[in-house]
Amino acid sequence: MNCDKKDLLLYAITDRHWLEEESLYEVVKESLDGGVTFLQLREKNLSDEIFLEEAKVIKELCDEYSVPLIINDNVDIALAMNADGVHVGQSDMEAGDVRAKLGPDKIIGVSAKTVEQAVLAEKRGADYLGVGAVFQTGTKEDATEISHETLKAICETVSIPVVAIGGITHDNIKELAGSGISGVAVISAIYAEKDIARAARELKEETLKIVNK
Ligand code: TZP
Ligand code: MG
Repeated sequence: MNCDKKDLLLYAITDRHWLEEESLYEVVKESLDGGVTFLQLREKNLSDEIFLEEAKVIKELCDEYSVPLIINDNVDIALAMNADGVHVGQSDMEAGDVRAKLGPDKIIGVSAKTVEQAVLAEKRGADYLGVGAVFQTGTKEDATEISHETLKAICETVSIPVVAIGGITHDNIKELAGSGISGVAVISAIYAEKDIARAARELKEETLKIVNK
């Protein structure tokens, strides 16, 4: 186990789609000021060269806050800048192969939608699971929703911590109470907000009320 479940409480995922005047660095800093506990750098359209440069700078920032930085999908970038880990989806590299490349000490997160996927990911060496979409989301085009019963069944079945993802807001998060999650992973509930630090702070308060401590 390479991550403390307390670190997963408020898991922010970057999305440059929401950037206006500010840089990605600036909005990430605001979210860290607001109390984000875990960060995933998710870039879908950057060249590896620019992604690597960005990841190095964001890593320094996260280190200042002692917040783990995970790279979405790109094991080579994660290795090149010594990220804390990698997050992979079901159609990305398999967790066991990621573990072989990253070694025993890095954090590996895997997306899962079913109990079967969750069990397999744990067996292959995942440290945590991202489970969703638990609500409707406009952020990820191909995200399909899963029931809260499935979320609960996954939490009951695996021993690794689970974060819920997809369409989570300050208002609907209470519907996840009792599911057994250790945290929530969000994009728009933080980065689409005008006051990012405040959005993070308020969401964290709500999250603390509903997680499995
Ligand atoms: N994976 C499943 S849903 C989703 C991802 C990356 C999008 C989450 O974004 P939001 O804005 O918090 O719904
Ligand atoms: Mg992916």
